[in-house]
This record gives sequence, C-alpha cells and structure tokens, in this order.
Amino acid sequence: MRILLINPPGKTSFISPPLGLMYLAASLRTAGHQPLILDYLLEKFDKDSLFKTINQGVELIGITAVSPLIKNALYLADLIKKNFPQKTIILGGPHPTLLPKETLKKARGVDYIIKGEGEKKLNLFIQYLEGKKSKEDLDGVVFRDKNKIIDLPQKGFIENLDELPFPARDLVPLKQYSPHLESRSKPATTLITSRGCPFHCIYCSKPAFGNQFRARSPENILKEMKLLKETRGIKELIFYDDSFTLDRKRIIKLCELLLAKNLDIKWKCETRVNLVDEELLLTMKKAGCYRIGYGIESGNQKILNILKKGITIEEIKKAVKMTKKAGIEILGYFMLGIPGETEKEIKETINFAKGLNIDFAQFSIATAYPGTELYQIAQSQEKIPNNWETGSYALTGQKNIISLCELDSSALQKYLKTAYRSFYFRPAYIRQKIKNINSFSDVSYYLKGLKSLIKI
Ligand code: B12
Ligand code: SF4
Repeated sequence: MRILLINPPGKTSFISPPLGLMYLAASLRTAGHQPLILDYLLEKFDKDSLFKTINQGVELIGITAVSPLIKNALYLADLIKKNFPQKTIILGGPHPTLLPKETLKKARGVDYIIKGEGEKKLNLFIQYLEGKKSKEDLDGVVFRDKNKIIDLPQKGFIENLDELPFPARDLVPLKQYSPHLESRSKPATTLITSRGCPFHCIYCSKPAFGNQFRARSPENILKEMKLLKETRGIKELIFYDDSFTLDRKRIIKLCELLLAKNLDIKWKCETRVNLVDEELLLTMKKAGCYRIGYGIESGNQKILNILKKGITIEEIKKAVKMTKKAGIEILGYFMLGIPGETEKEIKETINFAKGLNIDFAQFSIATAYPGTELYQIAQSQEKIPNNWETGSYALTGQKNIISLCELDSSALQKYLKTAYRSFYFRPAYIRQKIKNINSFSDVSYYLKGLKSLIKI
C-alpha cells in the first residue's frame, strides 16, 4: 500500500528531521508497503503539489501532531478529506495520544487516531484495512462508531527497540535540516536511542512512550552511527533521548565501542543532573561528546520541588562542576513563570543561570500542555481561559502566552528577554567566549549559536 505521512506546517525553533515519521516509514517498508513523507515544517505547504502526490496512488494518509501544531494538523486533515473523501486519514503523535477523544470529536476529517508508539500499531491497522485482522485485534486505535467514540486501550510498549529498522532518512531531504543549536561539525543529524522516562516532572507530556525506560543496545546504536558516517558522511550526531545517561552502563559500553572502532564522530546529548558522575563524563568526552544539555529549570529549591523535578540545587552545581572539569560544554534549560513562582524567584533563576559556569542557556515560559499535572494545576487555579482553543499553546518566543504565575504575561515576556540579554551580554561571558576562540570556525560557531538563540 502507498502511504503518505505528513508533518503539518508550523513554526519551530529548530527544524529537525521527523524521526517519528521516519521510524514509521521504515517499519511500513519492512512490511512491504511504500511510504512517502511530506514535512511541511521544512518545505512550504503547497496544496496543488500535495493533491498531486495523493493522486499518485496514495491510499492511506497519516498525520503527526504535537500540541502546538494540532490546529494545522486538523486543517490539513479536513482539506484532504473534502477533496479525497475515499482516502483513510489517521492522526498520531503526542497530542492525539494525550487527548484522543477530545481530538477526534473536533477532527471531522480524521477517521482514526492511533495512540502511542506507532510502528507495530500502524502495520496492524493496515492489516485490518486489508481485511486480514478484525477490530478486536487493533491496538490503541480510537474511532467513531455511530454516535460514540471508541477508545481501544494500548496493549503495551515495544520492549526490544533493537528490533526496529533504522529511520527511513532517505525519504526526507536530510541535508536541508538544521537540528539544534549550532553544531560544531557538519553535516550533523539526529538519532534517538531510548524511549520512556520513569521521572515525574509536572510539565512533561510523555504519553507516547510512557514511564517504562526501554533502550537500544550499544551495538545497535553503533551500527546506526557507523551507517550515518559511512553512507552520508555525518560528522556530528545529536542524541534526542530524554535522559541519555539514564542507564549508565549502557553509555559507558557505547563509549568504549566508539573508541575501539575509532569512529571519530562528535556528539551531544541531554540528560538530568542527577544521572552523571565524573567517570561517566570523562568517558563520554573521550568518545566524542562535546556538549550536554541539562534540564536545570530553576535556581530555587521550592520551585524545583513544585515541578517535581527530583533534583537539588546542590546536584545542579555538582553536575556543572564535573561536566566542565571533563571538558564538556553545557547548555542549561530554564523555565520561568511556574505556578507559585514569585517575581523574586524568577530573578533568582536568572541570576542562578548567570552564576553557573555554563556555556549556553535557553529560557522558556512554563506552558501547560494538556494531560500534564501542570495543566491540572493551571486549570484548578483558573489560569486557563474557558475559551482557550486547542492549538494556541505557547511556542518559545511567541506572544500569545498564558502566564501561570503571579506576573501578567507581558511582564513574563519581559523577564524572558531580560534573561537572554543578561545571560549572553555579560562582560564576563563575552570575555570567556573570546578566550575560548582558537580558530575562525570557533567565531562562526559562537556567532551562529547566538543568532539561533536570539531568534527564539
Ligand atoms: C527532539 C524534540 C524536539 C526538537 C525536534 C522536534 C522534531 N521535529 O523532531 C525541537 C527542539 C525542535 C522540539 C521543539 C518542540 N517540542 Co519537542 N521534543 C523532542 C523530543 C525530545 C524527541 C522527539 C522525537 O524525535 N521522538 C522520537 C520519535 C520516534 O517519537 P515521536 O515523534 O513521538 O513518534 C512516535 C509516536 O508519537 C507515534 N507517532 C507520531 N506521529 C504519528 C503519526 C501517525 C499517523 C501514527 C500512527 C503514529 C505517530 O509513532 C512514532 C514512532 O513510535 C520529544 C520527547 C520524546 N521523547 O519524544 C519532545 C516533545 C515532542 N516536544 C514537546 C514540545 C512541547 C515541544 C515544543 C512545543 C517546545 C516549545 N515550547 O517550543 C516545540 C514544538 C515544535 C514544533 N512546532 O513541532 C513535547 C510535546 C508535547 C505535546 N503535548 O505535544 C514532547 C513530547 C516533550 C515532552 N515530553 O513534553 N522538540
Ligand atoms: S522532563 Fe525529562 S526527566 Fe522529566 S519526566 Fe519528562 S522526560 Fe522525564
């Protein structure tokens, strides 16, 4: 079957290859189907060319949606349905997984929602369309039945991630993406090596992959890295795992393999401050890691506790010290405007960020995504207006934000700007960066990094 997978148009800070759709496509191909991908975050949306593609034998259309893009995803589904009423349209991804029934109620153009990890479920669903399976066999599918919405439970997660074929990167123009704050070496691309997270940060929506951590083996990761280097000349990799170092032994083993095979690829990752130690960081540095992003969030312990972040100010300081000692750059993520946060505590976070010895900082305004504990808190405090439309969630840097704290949204926006300016335009910071410049490529790296952050 010919299947078109679509990333809806919208705004984003960085345009990354759509790993979710590429994973789906790879599994579809293994099952003998012909998948195509249209990524409207990257390429300009053009109705005529979309219709032309659909007319070339496409039978099934799958659209992905994170919450900020749900409005656009539903618009696209309606548009396609109106023009191709006979085609089956499925919606998947984090937003419909979080709010399956509510989404399907609004989505006249959508026939089915598939919740959670899609690789196996989508193949099963196609077998159902082909008459090889019955409705009872379906997994995590939501559909209309007369006037009712039937929401079938998910039957579990994919236990062995090594079984999955590598993402179908050949279906997207890989070179055109710019995935993340400026890279040291080019070409760079992304990969993901684990799914699921056992922590409980109240702002996080992690429904697709659940609480149970599952990870690919070091050997399987090495195979993908090698393939990317040999077939595409990739020089840098960005790991998109939620907490890359959650299984310490796995990462040590991966680093040993990278060193033994002399892969010579630069890489960066994200993790939690309580999941690193000196030996691990030194090994990662030797194996090519040059930057770690830590979710630091706040400089105030009370706020970290409200967020249920499960880390302490001391752990943050210790991780920063060890990481710098290992020679690895640090990108700190911070959040402003948490419920219960005062103006004084927002200033404390900004000053904390400046006082830490970190190389980059990214500040965001706390956003309550549906399905999260933060959303429930915001709702109980009547911070979410009744007429708030699905899809108007704040993207970093957008103006239509809802303040969840005591400040109003324009004051919060002002603090966001202050945070960036006072972090990046400090004389001490500028002096430090100039001292680190060893070549023209270093100048270009810092300038481009700064430019992409200021755009946020
Ligand atoms: C890397 C990343 C980014 C990157 C790159 C995004 C990208 N295009 O790949 C950047 C930094 C740009 C980013 C930005 C944002 N992100 Co982000 N991001 C992630 C992260 C860490 C990994 C994404 C990924 O590659 N996953 C791996 C793939 C395999 O998973 P997947 O895409 O979910 O796809 C699987 C299933 O969802 C499902 N599926 C997906 N689509 C479809 C479609 C069909 C038809 C079917 C059947 C199934 C299906 O099957 C796939 C395979 O199993 C996730 C967290 C996570 N662990 O997933 C957050 C996450 C997706 N991001 C999130 C958020 C909130 C954002 C921002 C809004 C942040 C902000 N305030 O600016 C923006 C939105 C940008 C945008 N317009 O899209 C939330 C989304 C929550 C929500 N309610 O939608 C997540 C879940 C983080 C979290 N835990 O809260 N993000
Ligand atoms: S923010 Fe990160 S550590 Fe916290 S629950 Fe989400 S994925 Fe896990």
